[in-house]
Amino acid sequence: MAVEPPFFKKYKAIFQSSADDEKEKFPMVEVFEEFELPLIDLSHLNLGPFERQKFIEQIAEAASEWGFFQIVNHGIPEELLGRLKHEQMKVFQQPFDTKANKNFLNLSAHTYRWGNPLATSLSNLSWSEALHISVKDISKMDEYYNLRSTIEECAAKADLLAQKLAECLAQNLGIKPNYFQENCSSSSSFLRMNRYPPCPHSSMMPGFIPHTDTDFLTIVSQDQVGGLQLKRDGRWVSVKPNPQALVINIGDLFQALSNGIYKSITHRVVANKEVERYSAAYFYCPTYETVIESCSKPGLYRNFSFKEYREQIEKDVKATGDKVGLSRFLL
Ligand SMILES: O=C(O)CCC(=O)C(=O)O
Repeated sequence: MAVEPPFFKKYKAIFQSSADDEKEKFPMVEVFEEFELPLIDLSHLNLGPFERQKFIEQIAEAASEWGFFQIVNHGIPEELLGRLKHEQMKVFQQPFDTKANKNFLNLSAHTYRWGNPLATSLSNLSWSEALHISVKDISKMDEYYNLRSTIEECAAKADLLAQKLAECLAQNLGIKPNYFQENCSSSSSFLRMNRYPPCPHSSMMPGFIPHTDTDFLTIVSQDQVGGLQLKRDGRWVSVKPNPQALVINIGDLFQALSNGIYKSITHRVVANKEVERYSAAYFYCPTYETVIESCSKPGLYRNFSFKEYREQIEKDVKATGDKVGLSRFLL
């Protein structure tokens, strides 16, 4: 039974209708500048007040200059991340029909995703599959003990790390220290496991379309294959994988909360022609009722609840294929 999602079948019409010049002008594999993101050592947080302050300044600068950084000594054991990848490989190796079954893993129907159902042209095709799991639903995966317990462990560790980083970033803005404890519960976040199969057309289409994240911040564990790119000064920049580090990026909600100081940067993944790639992302989100209000005045954005933000995105994606995002809430 076929394991791969039926990308060819789904995208055939778009391929056939795309003019040759469009195929050529979409240079996914041109040589991109490869950057080492700012690399920050989390262990400095516990060395004393001076080192703690320096750490906060470093991540705040990276969050405002790049919207992305990497951290080492992050407290999520390598063994656990290895186990997550192992479980991830196993689950994606199941037949496509099993994965696409609406009760797969006892989770809700939209947990398993592949490609871009709203794709209209080469530039918004996506050559990947994912399990996008709400943390509150993990306990429903009762029959899948190893997968469930590994995800549970990772989500718990990632949640602590996300809270720690968010509190440091908030401290730099004068936001009260318990803001995240009050507005995020351990079940309001999401864990997403991505698989990027080898893509024979990797020069023409992304593995994951350009997007920003709908959260406060995201923690990404990626393997050594590479392919993550971010938009910097109008150009795509490749993130050099670092096996010891986790990638952190600022999401839309922190951009709004920080009144534009921290940047939610557009990023994408370039598919690889030869080898598959895996990544796992933890999206640190508040409860639906949380109202996001700029931390300084005058605010760039009007106040909005997380629920309202998600509903607006859903509407915009349905209507236009694009999430639009924060620009909708500009004052
Ligand atoms: O695969 C990656 O490195 C990034 C994935 C990503 O951007 C996402 O899951 O939103």
